[in-house]
Order: sequence, then structure tokens, then C-alpha cells
Amino acid sequence: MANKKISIEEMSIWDDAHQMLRKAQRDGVETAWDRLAQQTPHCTSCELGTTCRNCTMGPCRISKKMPLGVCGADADVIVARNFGRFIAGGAAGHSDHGRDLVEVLEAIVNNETSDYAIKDAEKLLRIAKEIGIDIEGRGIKEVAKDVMDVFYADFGSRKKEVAFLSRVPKKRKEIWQKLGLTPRGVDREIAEMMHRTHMGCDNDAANTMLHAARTSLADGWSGSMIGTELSDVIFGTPTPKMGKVNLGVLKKTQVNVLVHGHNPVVSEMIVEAANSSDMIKKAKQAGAEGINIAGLCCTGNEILARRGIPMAGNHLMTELAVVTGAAEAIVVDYQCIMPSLVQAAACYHTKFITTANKAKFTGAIHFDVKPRHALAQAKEIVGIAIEAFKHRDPNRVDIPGEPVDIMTGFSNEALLTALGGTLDPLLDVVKSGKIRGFVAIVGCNNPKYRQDSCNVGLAKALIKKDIMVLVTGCVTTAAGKAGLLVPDAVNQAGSGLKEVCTALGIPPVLHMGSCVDNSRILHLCSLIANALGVDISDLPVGASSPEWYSEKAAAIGLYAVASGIYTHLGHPPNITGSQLVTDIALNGLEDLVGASFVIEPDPIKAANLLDARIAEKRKGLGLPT
Ligand code: XCC
Ligand code: SF4
Repeated sequence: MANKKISIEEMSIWDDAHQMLRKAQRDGVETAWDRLAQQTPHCTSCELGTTCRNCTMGPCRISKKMPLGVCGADADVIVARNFGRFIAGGAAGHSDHGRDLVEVLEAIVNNETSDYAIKDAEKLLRIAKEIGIDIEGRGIKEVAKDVMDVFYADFGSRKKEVAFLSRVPKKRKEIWQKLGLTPRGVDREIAEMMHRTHMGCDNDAANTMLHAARTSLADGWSGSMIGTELSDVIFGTPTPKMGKVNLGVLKKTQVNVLVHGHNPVVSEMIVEAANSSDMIKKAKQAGAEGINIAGLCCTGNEILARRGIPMAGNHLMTELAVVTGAAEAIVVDYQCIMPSLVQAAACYHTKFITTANKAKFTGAIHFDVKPRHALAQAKEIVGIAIEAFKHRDPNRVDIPGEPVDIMTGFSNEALLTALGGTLDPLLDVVKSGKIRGFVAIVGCNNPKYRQDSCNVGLAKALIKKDIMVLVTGCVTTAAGKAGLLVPDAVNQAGSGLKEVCTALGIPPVLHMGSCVDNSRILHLCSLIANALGVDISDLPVGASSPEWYSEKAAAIGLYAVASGIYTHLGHPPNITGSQLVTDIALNGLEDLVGASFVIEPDPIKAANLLDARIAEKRKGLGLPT
């Protein structure tokens, strides 16, 4: 964890970051690391989670001297309430993103847009069947309309359980039923979380924690899963392909447009616009050789996995991408977009463009992007970038380094295809121990860590132990820059994993998409568990978010645990002010849902913990450890 004065080398493990951090200093651009130093030390009570601001009799802070808030709430109640709201925030983010995809599907079904279409009809039909919709002899739009209705209903209050519970292993569903964890509706669980944590409602910390788990399950098995599946239906299901990563993907001679945020609904259109001959012509008239789109964070993951669009960087690279002075525009949708980017962009010729009414930034150029006119709007946006190219100052441009190759596009469908259409070959190598297990490393950057040191350190340590690693979100960029997302990386893996990956021609670390795409990993776990006739908690699998920062990452961690997956975090959420809540997270959940959180900042120690867990689960299945 960082304290005040650290060197640039200590801020990140990457050379492109170091170079841009130096340039930021020269150019007078403040970064997250500067602001972290200003904010350190943080408020202790807030770090412990014992500050309550839920009413105006307070705010209250709990300490030995003041053990109760004005209303009488103790540390346990306050910590659980704060944690519950934190989870609700994360679940709301992912799920509202998922809802936006349902709205695009609605526009398609109602013939209100020609900019979006159903690209993967086969997948739509497969999903329809899974959620109990009749497909025989019906037109694709007719089926799509029913899918849309079922998914809209998933957000509401009329259901006993969300649609994709059809994917959940029977034993898992029974556990949820028994504990009252079955997610009924996305908006319902989130609203109930807000209700429970109002003054004078749920004043039993354990009970609040259980509802937090239920809320997270609504995210993982509904909101996020709908987001992933409909994105595949509308934009195509990812297939293996090559891409490139790091700030070196920006091009000196082209109009560079950075797309940042999460939802492919906008970034896909920007890519379409940039590929259109009229825009390319315009760019050439402006003196550029072409238009280069580069991704940041999760919307970058979406277009990387589906189209092989290069990835400029992850969370802590977003400001530094602007510092290159080579970005004509940064086009954002929502989530994880630092407000500071407006000021950073203003230091250069870079245009900062927002596209969602729910995520406006003061000082930005705003477009309310809607399905009906999305492509035309995207062209306008790209036009602004082309115009900005004329004002680029070549003396202030510095694009560091050479891009690194990566392989991407490992959807479950792609994985099954690579395996010859069935899971059996995968199960066989797991049984023999060539692949001992799987760990999903997901989530963010956080300036409290040396950027990506833990993300990369953990991935490297795990593949050495013949544990296959799956990455999403901002860990993608980390693993990619470290050279772990290419087939050649098998040379860094243990002999068993190396043998399997070499035979399949795949890397030992597989890129499965964005953060909502963690739902792919849930789905894969249930496919494997169902094939073996066991629960997810019996599988030799684990999850990890070593450098997480966001509410969404916490929701992901909690739905992983509640789904039966042992989950490592580099640092705890702000819950340590309650022994009870901390105990539930680290131990108590194990008895209830068959998994728990484990906290460990050191990636090597974390790898050993995940390894021990996998060995224990292998033993439970009667497999060699
Ligand atoms: Fe955001 Fe998804 Fe975290 Fe990256 S990994 S910093 S949440 S962009 Ni989701
Ligand atoms: Fe204080 Fe209770 Fe109000 Fe929270 S809800 S601010 S603990 S009085």
C-alpha cells in the first residue's frame, strides 16, 4: 500500500506508465497518484466502515468512547449497512448496463433502428430455449421480443427467481433457497438493500450481509449475465483473434480516438463510424493517414474481444493515455471514468465527449446517444476528433513503447469450439491433473498498489502451478502487457498446463472479456459442475481481485463467493471495524455457501492460498492433488 512520497518507478511496473508519469509532471497534469498522496492518510473511521451518514441525527462515528450512533446502531449494524449499500451500488452499475442492452434489443425488435441488429441469431435461440421460450417455427424477431420481455421482467418484482437460474446447479439453488438468497429481481434486491439500510430497518448485521449476497447474485446471474449475453447477440459472440495492447497502440500519423467506459452500445458505433469510407476520407483531408480507435477499461475489453480493436490501457492508464498528447478525443459512456479526465484533456487538444445522460461531466461535449440515430451520432463524434487532429501539437506528442501482442476472444462458445464441441477433453485434463484448476483474476487498478504488480504477479505464480488463469476487466491489460496472453506464454507455465495449451494453441491465461463478462465464468463453472454432477463449491476453482477499487468489483467478489467460489482480495472492503462482519466474510460464509473471502496483499502468498484451496477441492473430488 502506498504512502505519501513514492517514486515514479514505485507507482507502476510499466515503462509506458513511467514515461507518461514523467511527462505528466512536465506538462503539469495531476494524476490519481498525486491526489492519493493528498488524500493520505484517509479517515480511519471511514476505512473501518464505522461512519454512518444514513440520517441527519448523525453523521455518527463509532469508537470505544462512542460505541453507538445517535439512533443506537452499533459498529456491526453500521458496517453491514455500509457494505450492503456498497454492494447495491456495484450491482446497480452492472445491471443498469445490462438493461441498456435490453433497450437496444427492444429498438431492434420494434424496427426503430437499423444501426443495431441481431448478429448472433443462433445464440439468441439458444438463450431463448434456456429461459423457457418456445422457438419452434417462429421468426427471430418474434423470439427476440419474448426474450426482451423475460429480461425486462428480470428487473422487476413479479418473479420468484431470475431467468438464468436455469443455469445454476441444483445443489446451489437449494442452498440459496434455504438461506433466502435466491435473487428474485434485480431492481427489487437493490431497492430492498436501500430499504433495509434506512434507519430503523434491518438491525441484524448477519441478516443484512445475507441480503447483500442476494443482491450480488442478482447482479451476477441476471443483470451482468443479461449484459453479456445480449451484447453477444447484438454484436457477435467473441472468437479467438489477435490484438495489441499498451499506449504504443496510439498512432502518430492517425486520428486517435480513445473509447472508455463499459457499454459496447456506444463504442461499437464509434468503431463502425471510424471504419466508414466517408469518415476515413475526412480524416485524410485533415492530413491524417486514417482513424485509429483504441480502447480503455471495459468498453475496450468489449471491442477487443469481439473485433480485436487495440487496448491502450487499464484504469490507471486512462489519464496517462491523454498525457501522450496524441489523443484527439476520449469518448466515454459510464463507470470508472475519472472526472479528472476533463481537466487532463483540457491540457491538450483532446476533446472529452460524453454519450450517456446518466453520466454527464461538467466541461464535456455531450451527446445523448440513442439507438435510432447512434451511427449518425457516432460519425458526428468522430468528426469532432478529426477536427481536433488539426490542432494537435506535434511537439507535445510522445507515444511510448511498442505494442505487445495478445490473443483474445475466449467466450465459452469459443472455448467449446476449441475443445471440439464438448467439455469432455477439458474435464479429462482436469481429472488427470495436467490442469489442476482455474482461477479468474479480475478487476481493477488502485493507486494504493504498484500498478499491476499483484495482477501480474499472481497470474504468473498460478500458471507455474498448472492452474489456468482466466482474466477480464482491467487485469486483461496487465496480463497482456506482461506477455501472458499469447500462446508463447506456455513457457512460463507448469508442464501440464503447457502441454494442454500447446496442443490447443492457446495461452495459459485466457481473456474472457469485460467485467460484466465475469458472468461467462459463472456460466462456465455451472457447465462444469453440471457435467460432473456436483456443486460449484466442489470445483477446483478460485477467483481473485488483487488490486480492486470499485463497488462493482465488490459485488463481483460477493456473487462469486455466494456462488461457491473461494475469492481472494488484495485488501478488504471497509468492513474491518466490525469483528462480526469481518468474521462472516472470512469464515462464516464458508459454512453457509461453501466459500469465503480471503485477504492477502502479497501475490505469491495469495497464489499459495488459492493453490491450497484447489488441492483441497481436488482431493474432495477424489482427484490427484
Ligand atoms: Fe473499472 Fe471495468 Fe475495475 Fe477496470 S476492472 S477499474 S471496475 S473498468 Ni471492472
Ligand atoms: Fe447516526 Fe443512526 Fe443516523 Fe446512522 S442512522 S447517522 S448511526 S443516528
